[in-house]
Amino acid sequence: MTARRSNVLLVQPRGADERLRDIFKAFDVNCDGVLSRKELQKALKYLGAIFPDFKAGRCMHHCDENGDGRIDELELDVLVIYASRCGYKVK
Ligand SMILES: [Ca+2]
Ligand SMILES: [Ca+2]
Repeated sequence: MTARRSNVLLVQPRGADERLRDIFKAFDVNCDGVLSRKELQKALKYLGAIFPDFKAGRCMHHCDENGDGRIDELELDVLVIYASRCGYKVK
């Protein structure tokens, strides 16, 4: 486990972050339990991202820890914290 990963895990999502998590989960449109880059892109667009395709790429870079191109349940924690840090809020 890298230092970066353990730092991320020190911050547990709660409150507003829980609502962000619900949004991301709602955008798992094919209900396979993971967010594809396309699904992530749509979620970010909903959250007000100006360049959702670009931002989805950034999110994947930061949050897709096993590099399979999808955000799974564990990586969702990292995504929620990252999105919250980037200023995404549920309207
Ligand atoms: Ca999916
Ligand atoms: Ca992944």
